[in-house]
Amino acid sequence: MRKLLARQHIETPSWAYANSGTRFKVFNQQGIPRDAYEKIADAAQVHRYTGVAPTVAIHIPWDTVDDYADLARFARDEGVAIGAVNPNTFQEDDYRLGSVCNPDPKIRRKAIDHLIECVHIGAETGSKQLSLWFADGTNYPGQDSIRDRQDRMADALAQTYQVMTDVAPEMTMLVEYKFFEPAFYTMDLPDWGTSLLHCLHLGERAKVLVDTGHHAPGTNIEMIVALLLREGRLGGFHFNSRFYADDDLIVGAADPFALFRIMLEIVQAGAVVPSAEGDPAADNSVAFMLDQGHNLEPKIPGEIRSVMNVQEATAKALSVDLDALGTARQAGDVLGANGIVMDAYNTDVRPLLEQVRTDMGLAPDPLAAYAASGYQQKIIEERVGGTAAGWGA
Ligand code: LRH
Ligand code: MN
Ligand code: MN
Repeated sequence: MRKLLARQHIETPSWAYANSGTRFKVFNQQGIPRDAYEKIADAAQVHRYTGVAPTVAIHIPWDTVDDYADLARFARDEGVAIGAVNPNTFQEDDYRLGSVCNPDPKIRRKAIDHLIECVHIGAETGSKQLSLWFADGTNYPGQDSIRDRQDRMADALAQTYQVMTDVAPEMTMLVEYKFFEPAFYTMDLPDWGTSLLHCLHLGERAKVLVDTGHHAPGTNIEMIVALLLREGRLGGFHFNSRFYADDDLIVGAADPFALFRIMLEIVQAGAVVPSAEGDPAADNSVAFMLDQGHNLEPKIPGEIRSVMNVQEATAKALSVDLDALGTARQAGDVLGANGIVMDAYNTDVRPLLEQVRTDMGLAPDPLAAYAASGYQQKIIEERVGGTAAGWGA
């Protein structure tokens, strides 16, 4: 179990290090990165103290640079690598009626070209994932044809998938869904079924991305996870917590039990780490990514806490006695089976994770080690006068 925990890989998002807020106010913190390089430097801190966050997702154009190969080199020097490349087709006036599903073919072309540009960025940076999320949808019945919009989505994904196959064959396309927001009547990719249908048409390297904040309240997310794993189509997660909508709070903060139940499905599928590491097409290769904003709390400690929360849920899930569980299930012992799962959930795995870190040559308490490092004071002093780049800025 300790070996698996040491090898688990949890990606942090560049935008978690940038200023963020709500639609009412973006709060500015001190020491915030001014460009993609500084965001990667901050992500490298999270990896330095947790040992399990070796990649950082980028969002384009938030993380636009002149030379992506140089950005990848910088990341390597910092001890991390570029993770998923996320195109952004939701922050321009042109996209008011949608991007790839827009009724205007010129705007669709522009959006698809941006997706293709991001495939090239992926190839230049050595990224393994193109991570797609679309804000496309409609607000009013009759506004546009639901079916035509699906056709446009299918066409955009197919064009992009073709380029990915040609120029970045080691990349996987992740197709994220969200049930509402920013559109309120229809979203063009509202749920895992719609994403999966598109992926099945595209090919093996198109998989579904489950953002834990993108479901109606009460949705059984582990059921979705189990079904996608069974099909070999769970591409990855965007982990975060929600109380009401797409709150993007620290993963495991609102409902650590739900996170544990999700990780139990991962453990039962043997997908904590890819079985064929290095083979992106391996069916159980699941990308564990965070997708969060830290509006009130400091960013780097917020990400460290998030990584630790995923580790704790994973360690608890790995503590389930699967043999005993199988026997209880077979015997129809409902209370016994539930008891085995609850015993694992109620185990304090923090000492075990401290041991894992010590074995990895790390400090047992990453938050304390980061606080003692002086990095936070250093960035507060050095990064003055810059405009914060990124999410909500
Ligand atoms: C949309 C979303 C998507 C974006 C990110 C910033 O709500 O989850 O993944 O890329 O937030
Ligand atoms: Mn997301
Ligand atoms: Mn979201």
